[in-house]
Amino acid sequence: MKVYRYEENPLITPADVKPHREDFEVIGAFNAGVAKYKDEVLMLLRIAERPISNDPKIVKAPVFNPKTNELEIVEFHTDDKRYDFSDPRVIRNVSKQQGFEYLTSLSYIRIARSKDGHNFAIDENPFIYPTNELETFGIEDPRVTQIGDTYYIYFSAVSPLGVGESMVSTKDFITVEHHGMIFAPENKDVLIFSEKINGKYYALHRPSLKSIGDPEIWIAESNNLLYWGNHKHLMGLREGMWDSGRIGGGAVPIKTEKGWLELYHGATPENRYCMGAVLLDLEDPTKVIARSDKPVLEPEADYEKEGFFGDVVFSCGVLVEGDTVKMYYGVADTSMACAELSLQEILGSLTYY
Ligand code: MAN
Repeated sequence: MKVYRYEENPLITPADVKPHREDFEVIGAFNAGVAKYKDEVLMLLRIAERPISNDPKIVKAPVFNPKTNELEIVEFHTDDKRYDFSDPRVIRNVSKQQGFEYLTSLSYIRIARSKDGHNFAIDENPFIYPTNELETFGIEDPRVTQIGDTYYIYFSAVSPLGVGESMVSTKDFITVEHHGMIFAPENKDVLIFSEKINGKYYALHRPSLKSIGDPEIWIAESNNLLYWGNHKHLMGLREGMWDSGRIGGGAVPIKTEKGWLELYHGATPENRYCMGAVLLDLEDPTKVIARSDKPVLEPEADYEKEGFFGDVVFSCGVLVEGDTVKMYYGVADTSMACAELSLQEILGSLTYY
């Protein structure tokens, strides 16, 4: 697979972003959803910020209080045996078998704008910030589906109640309308198709199962983008392969003459995240036609291998121009990069069933 990584990579790093509060630091500007608006490329960045701690033994967890609209900070001491701090992203309660108690940073969405897709200017203020009790730990990993002149933006809403997927819409990237939670916890990695297929909207989604089953990709349908049903299991993990640990949708599905091409992420049990592709039937996207045996993009560059959480390439959005797929992707849960791939080469690389 020929992959052309931009010379400017990483395009945006945390150092380029001014924190939204003086006592906070930006630790991530990554996993951006992508949209074309007027003559600009917009990246809807996931900005992760944390309270500055001058003592390495103190870990601070930021929590949004929807009653006061303020952030509150919960402090932990790293010697506290009730908690496990080994994953830098989360604070775990050792008495619980799975899941986390707090996140070490709070994410929200900020826009970066560009005329050429290479050089971006970052907005001064947050675009979408937590507003309610389902978002008290932040909002993450946005994706954008344009239908007509409306842009639907959906993202993980994280709180002690779980991680679900919420949606807003905008026509101008200034004002947003809130549509509430469209997939209840625990669910992530929703991708809404850009047009109706045989009279229905479709969405991929990724339940994270706790009793039985694995983190795999499902598909659902809807008449109105808000109420989703007729859920079907679409595709699973593959033992011994690059997508053996967890999978989830990545970019908004691309309509090609061969089918809907979904660029999805897959990770190994050791958390090495790659991007690969799956081809779905044009008339019935619940049917898988072909899939990547090898990733189309994997962590190779230093900025992909090293960072807050290394060995991660994670795309939430691409732009397609002719045969060129411009894949914008988060690297190492830290920064944003872009790589160009050939659409025909991706289609040709798949194993057809
Ligand atoms: C995982 C990671 C984190 C994220 C949480 C909550 O631990 O993807 O980056 O903050 O889930 O969604």
